[in-house]
Amino acid sequence: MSTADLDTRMMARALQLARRGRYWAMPNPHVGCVLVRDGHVIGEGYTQPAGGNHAEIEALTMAGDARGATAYVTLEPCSHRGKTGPCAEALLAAGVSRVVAAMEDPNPEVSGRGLARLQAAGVEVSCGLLQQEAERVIPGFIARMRRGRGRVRAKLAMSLDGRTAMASGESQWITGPAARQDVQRLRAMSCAVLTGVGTVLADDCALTVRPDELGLDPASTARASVRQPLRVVLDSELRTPAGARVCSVAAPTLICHRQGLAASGPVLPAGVETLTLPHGTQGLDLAALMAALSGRQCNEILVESGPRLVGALLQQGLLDELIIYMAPTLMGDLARPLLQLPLQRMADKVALELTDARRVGQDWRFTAVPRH
Ligand code: AOF
Ligand code: ZN
Repeated sequence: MSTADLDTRMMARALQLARRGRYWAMPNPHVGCVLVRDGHVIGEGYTQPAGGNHAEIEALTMAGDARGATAYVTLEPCSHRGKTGPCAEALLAAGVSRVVAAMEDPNPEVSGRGLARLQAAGVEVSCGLLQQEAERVIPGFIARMRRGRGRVRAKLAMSLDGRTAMASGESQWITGPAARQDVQRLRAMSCAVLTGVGTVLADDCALTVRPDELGLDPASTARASVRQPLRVVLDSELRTPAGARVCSVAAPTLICHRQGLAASGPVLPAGVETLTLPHGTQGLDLAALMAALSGRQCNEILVESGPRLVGALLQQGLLDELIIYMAPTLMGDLARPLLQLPLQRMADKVALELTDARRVGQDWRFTAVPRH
């Protein structure tokens, strides 16, 4: 096998490993690392739950002796001391002679310094192999680092005639078990799940991740490490009942309300946090909310709400992706539409790019990106 072929194969393996960290590494990006010597894999690793080892340290630990090896990493090894020590130094200390990275770390604390440090110490360094694939593994982290706002995706479920709830608000369930399990995976990959108080009052949704439904290997310890996303409720007037399932201790909760509320709201359970947001004619300031979530290191934000919030995010250019599950059913014209988007002229229609369409059980899942 040529060096180029071996490099591509090993980076593909590192990307596979990286994805294993997707339910727990946040706010850290999930990274994979493979150590190879004389054409043989001598170590493999991936990012451990936040605060734990980075991918490189895991791979070095497995290898024991990594002198003269090539390290394949899906993200540039870090050069800074964060919760853990710098991986570039660890690779140097272990005597690794070549480092192949898929992409530079967009974290301004690193951004090229890890690779520069290795190169300065005489390690052969290259960057950019399978870069597009690597960027697709951690889009939320990249978005937060580059533009100061994580990736925002909305999940919607509709009938074939584009309806999301009956006139009464009844909406459980439109899609089947396979689609709902798919949503569990989306939630588990997210740092925050965002909804409105209307959805809380109508559905009393828990918005938690049920690790048993993620399809993980029952023998693996990964299930115990699955992180619960921060549940964020947009609730201008603080109408969330203290006994709502979204306030349960199963996961952290942040309730966002407007300024100047009389102190007569419900007494929320200990552990439920509140946040004051500016309030305008259109309700709570969504851009300010996104800034606050970025401050809390949210890479991936999943919106699971009614048609109004999704419409508002779309109109304000704050939505990066729509994930729409379509069930083979008709709900009729009295039922509620997918989105609240008061458009009049064809010229106003929102252009989307359909990036994926696939069957999930009895339903279909469409992924679409707004064209800005
Ligand atoms: C790596 N390997 O596996 C990951 C990296 O606070 P810390 O120490 O966990 O550092 C977090 C930062 O490290 C994170 O923002 C990103 O720049 C980098 N992540 N780096 O060398 C890894 N996950
Ligand atoms: Zn590191």
